Amino acid sequence: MRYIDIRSDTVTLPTRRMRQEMFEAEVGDDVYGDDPTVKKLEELAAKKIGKEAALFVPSGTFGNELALFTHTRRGDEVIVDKNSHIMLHEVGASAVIAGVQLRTYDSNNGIPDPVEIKSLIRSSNIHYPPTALICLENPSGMGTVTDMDTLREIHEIAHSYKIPIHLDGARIFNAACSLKVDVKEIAIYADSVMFCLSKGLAAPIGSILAGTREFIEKARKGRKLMGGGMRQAGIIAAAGIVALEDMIDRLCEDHKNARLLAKKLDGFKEIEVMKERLQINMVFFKLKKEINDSAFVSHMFQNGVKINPPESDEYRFVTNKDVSRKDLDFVVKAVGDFLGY
Ligand code: TLP
Repeated sequence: MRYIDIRSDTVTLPTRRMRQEMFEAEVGDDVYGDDPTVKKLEELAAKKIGKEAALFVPSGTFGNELALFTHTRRGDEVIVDKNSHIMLHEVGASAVIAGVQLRTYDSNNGIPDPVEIKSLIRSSNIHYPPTALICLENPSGMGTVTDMDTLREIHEIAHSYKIPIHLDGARIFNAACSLKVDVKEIAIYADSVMFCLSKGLAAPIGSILAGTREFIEKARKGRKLMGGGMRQAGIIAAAGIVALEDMIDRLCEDHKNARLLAKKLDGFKEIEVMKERLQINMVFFKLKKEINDSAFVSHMFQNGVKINPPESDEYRFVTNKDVSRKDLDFVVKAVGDFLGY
């Protein structure tokens, strides 16, 4: 049975061209620097994002935690959004790997307030840990995109304090589509950027960490320490190259589909769609009436639709390249059936 999978865009399957390129990839031992396909991916990724150098890493979590590990020293403090992936969904790795303390800000639905970030930067009081890094997430995991003015303002503040910025840009190409800018224009406001090849871009594995040549050389050693020195990794890098060549331009289609899905779901009086958070390929909604969440998830599954249970009472449906417009009608019908229409 074919399932319509809207749990995430991480579920996207590799394209035929990805599989072909993986099959034919020229490979070598990348720890020796011998894999031409990994090198090609890293060069292409650096060029696309507008940074001096890039490093291929196994996952987004790995790339974020490696960034923290590379930018900071044990005992430093890192400023992050209280709802960010680094804070909520990385198993507390920042305490284990970088050994840092996180200090959180309260964003407006994922949009940070520069004034609040500034207020969290530590002075040189003997009691305080030094602020070593500011982390941003764009798009945010709440489905919003931070505008260019806010990014610029935070960048100015950070640099006046000589504090670097790491951007969790897992879906940075979605942000670029939403803001109608080249991705480099967003990346310019961060010292390091992590982005994922394996979300909407559909590569089977892998993310990129990008920054200055010096930062990436340091990160390469950190990647080895973390067990991420991969050998004939060209096999997977080949799919990453296709992700960057073929899959970026179509992301806007996922955004349109998300808005369409949101409109249809909002037609049910029992559903409240978070319309102010409809800027990428995610639809968040709440049920206004009491329902049995696990009954809803299993009803959808039995009707051929995979969804995640709610987080903080909110459901998240994610459009992606393997979900067509017709599939969306099917999803809406399954929801309607559950609600008794
Ligand atoms: N997000 C996943 C889950 O882990 C929640 C998803 O389904 O959205 N940064 C952001 C903003 C992310 O959304 C994710 C993954 C990551 C980092 C981590 O990427 P991976 O899963 O490759 O470690």
